[in-house]
Amino acid sequence: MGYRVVVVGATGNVGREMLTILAEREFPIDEIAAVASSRSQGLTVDFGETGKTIKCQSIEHFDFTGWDIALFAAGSGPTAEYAPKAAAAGCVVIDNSSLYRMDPDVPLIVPEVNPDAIDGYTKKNIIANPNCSTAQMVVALKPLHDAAIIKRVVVATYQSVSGAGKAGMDELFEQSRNIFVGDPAEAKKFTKQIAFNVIPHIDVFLDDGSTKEEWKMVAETKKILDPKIKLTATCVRVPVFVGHSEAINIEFEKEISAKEAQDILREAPGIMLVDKREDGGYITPIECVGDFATFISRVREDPTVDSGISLWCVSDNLRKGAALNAVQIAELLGRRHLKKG
Ligand code: 11C
Repeated sequence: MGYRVVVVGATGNVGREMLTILAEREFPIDEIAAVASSRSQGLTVDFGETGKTIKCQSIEHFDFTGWDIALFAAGSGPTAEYAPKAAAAGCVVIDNSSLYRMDPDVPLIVPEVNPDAIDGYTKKNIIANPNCSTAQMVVALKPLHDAAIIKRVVVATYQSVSGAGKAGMDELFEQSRNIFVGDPAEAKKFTKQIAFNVIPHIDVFLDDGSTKEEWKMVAETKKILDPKIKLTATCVRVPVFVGHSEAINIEFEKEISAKEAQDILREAPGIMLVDKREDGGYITPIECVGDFATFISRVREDPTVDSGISLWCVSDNLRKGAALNAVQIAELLGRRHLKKG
């Protein structure tokens, strides 16, 4: 016996990936519904590689009564309108938007890091999925924090254009093509040309000069992992289609060597350590696409502090950063709370 599952925002980058991952991981499903805006009503989406296609239904007319789990990848606007309706109808919402992440009555979950926090979901029947750049980073930080207590993190991100949705991917493709044929590279989604460039700006600016993407990394890490951790981030958009990379510098309370950090990371859940200290002996974003793992490379000691480690962290932002983490939350929910059969 399986679950009745709804994917909301099923035609977007993350919604499609959610359907793929539900199928790939053979999530126990009795019935699946694909829901999107009324514009997409009637379009069909693939249910992974099962050969099955699903016709999209309009969110405006969808009745969540009797459905067990709704994976929302719809953005904050539609989520604000429809997630409370789904939750009130008894369907547990797992939301990929930023809307509920900092709500004290909504658990913000990365299953490898804070699985026990899921028990609080009953307050609103909603569980939040973190921002992609936070998710992969906390998977890397958690086992090191357990071993040596993290004091401070300095992170610079190299975030792919798929984080900005299909429009971001189209813009990188079109600008690259236009530049090759001598046409103007017009910026629409991004604030400057992204092809053959990098842009130190993701999401809106805040009063202190940081961006909301940078703030999310700080606030979400504190909620998921430990409020005592100090963190500063610089988030940068790079001309990569899929896969976010992060250069992470960590300062610890206790001593930890690079060898110890490597050994811990090698055994940690969700992590694949690829750290050969030779030409090509590290992972780049192209190699992480379509994978479940968060890849760690370039682990080394930072001699400028008493106990510090620097490392390189790469993951598929549409997977661990979004759809995979949401499906893992659904699996955790099933194991702990919505037992079937
Ligand atoms: C990006 N991290 O790469 C963003 C996308 O809060 O869920 C996800 C935004 C969010 O642009």
